[in-house]
Amino acid sequence: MKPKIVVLNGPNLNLLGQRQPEIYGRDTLADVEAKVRKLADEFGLDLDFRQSNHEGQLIDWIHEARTTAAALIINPGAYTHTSVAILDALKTCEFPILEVHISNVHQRESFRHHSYVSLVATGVMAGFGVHGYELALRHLARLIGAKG
Ligand code: CA2
Repeated sequence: MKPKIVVLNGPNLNLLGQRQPEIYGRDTLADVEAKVRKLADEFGLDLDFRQSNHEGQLIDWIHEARTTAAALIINPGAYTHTSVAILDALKTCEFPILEVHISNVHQRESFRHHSYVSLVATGVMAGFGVHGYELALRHLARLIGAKG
């Protein structure tokens, strides 16, 4: 069986490519999924790519990933800065977790400078645009020993 990488996207990321292109670029979330899926195929990895606007749904998916995933990529959207519940769910995971932000959150409003998720993330990508997802996958593939 191929190792599975779970990619979770938080609130409003379903609007990617439709609003604020100066911050988030012009790719839609479907475009991002297609790029990440192509790369996952090259590494022989299975990919489960999801988005929800609901905190509880993201938490349920993190719980599911505990038993199915080899690693997790998460862009929690604004929950990054507010959700102790997502942090607690991630703390129960034993695999590598990469936190991805499309924008450079450190260049933006001060409330975006703090991340609860970073407390448990193996690594953080911010400001690489949607390419950050592919960079995160490349790093995870190396970490879990997938053949590229
Ligand atoms: O830079 C990121 O990836 C963020 O996680 C995106 C979140 C934001 O709250 C974080 O501080 C940083 C917001 C996602 C909103 O996505 C949209 C995309 C296009 C149009 C409107 C919203």
